[in-house]
Amino acid sequence: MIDFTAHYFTMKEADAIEYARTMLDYFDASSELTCKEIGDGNLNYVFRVVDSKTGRSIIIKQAGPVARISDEFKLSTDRNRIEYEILKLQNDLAPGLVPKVYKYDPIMSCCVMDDLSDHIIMRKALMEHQSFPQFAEDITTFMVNTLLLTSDVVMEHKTKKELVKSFINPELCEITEDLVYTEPFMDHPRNDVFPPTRAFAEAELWADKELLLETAKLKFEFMQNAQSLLHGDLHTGSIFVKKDSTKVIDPEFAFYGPAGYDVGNIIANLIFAYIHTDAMLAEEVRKEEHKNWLAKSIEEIIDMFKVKFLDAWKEKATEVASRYEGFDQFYLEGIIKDTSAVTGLELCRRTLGIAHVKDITTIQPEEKRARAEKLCLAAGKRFILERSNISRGTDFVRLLKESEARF
Ligand code: SR1
Ligand code: MG
Repeated sequence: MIDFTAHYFTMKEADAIEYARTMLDYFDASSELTCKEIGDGNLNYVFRVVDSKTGRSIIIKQAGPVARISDEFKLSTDRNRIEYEILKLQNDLAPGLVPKVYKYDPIMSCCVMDDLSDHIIMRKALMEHQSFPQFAEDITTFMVNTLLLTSDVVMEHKTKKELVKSFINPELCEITEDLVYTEPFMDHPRNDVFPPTRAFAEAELWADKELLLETAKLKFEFMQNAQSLLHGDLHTGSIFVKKDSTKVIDPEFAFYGPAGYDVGNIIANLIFAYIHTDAMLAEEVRKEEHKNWLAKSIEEIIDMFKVKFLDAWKEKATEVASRYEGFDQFYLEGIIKDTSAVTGLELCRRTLGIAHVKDITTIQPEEKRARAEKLCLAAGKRFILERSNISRGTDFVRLLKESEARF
């Protein structure tokens, strides 16, 4: 029998079954357990344990000591505690929009949560050209509740600072500082540049001093602005969906940073889906329908976010200065500018950096992928440089469509 209370080791499927039997009070003694490791992210191991007699199932998620994508990234397994604690907090702030968590084990660095196998990872679903009419509503509720309600606008300031302390996340922040804000904007050895895209990246990004200066400003904004408790990695691979349900998962990059980081990640990843559909869906009518739905979702997410944010501010703000006329609008404008900038950063870094997205890498043939990547970079650059002029949902869609028309 394995002793899970002595010291950490990385589990295999058989260990996860034994863990479920001996460490969880979830399955009956008569259960017939099977397990599959289903993690397809860059960092962790995700074990799905199922009782084949009853169909009951659970997820055990374990943090490994190095990233799966590359063992260059040595990471504290404390990220599993962060994930467990923030999922509990997010479930209080945005009930029903995250999986329920049941246990955190600091020795094995694993946590136990609901199995969402009746949902599908949103990136995959979008690449199959599915649409989710409920998504804009759900994700804007999630973002407004988690971002505004954890800020100094609403929280008592000393309590907020306790949260800043508890969610200090230096190693995962360093990944973002390097992979999002730095490496894609230079010819860095860790980048993974598709050869037909290289000349475009060199001329349009790496040689553009104005752009580099803006990325420096944004990097310092990311490092220094403890505005809201972010999810920190809110892309479509961190979201489970079905037609009437949205569940945000994987918040291990959580920390106090600029609120627009989360919103921008959502927008950029819907743009990847839009570009994927444009390149890969052969049937014209379906292609236009899906692209229109994605464009409408981008527009609605920005506009709904703004309306819900101001409504929640009216209802929940406690900070006395936040009630001065015009401050809510000023504050929100800052978040939308950051949203535009992060949309641009994410478009560039997923194209040139080490961590790609399948929406783009699966585009074939090569010429189509090269076109898609140039579109990502050209739009990305404009979202960064023109962020001061981008405010409404239609501004985001207009910039996307103008960039599309260029290639
Ligand atoms: C080393 S981790 C690479 C990327 O995967 C995560 O999901 C984050 O997006 C990170 O940047
Ligand atoms: Mg993740």
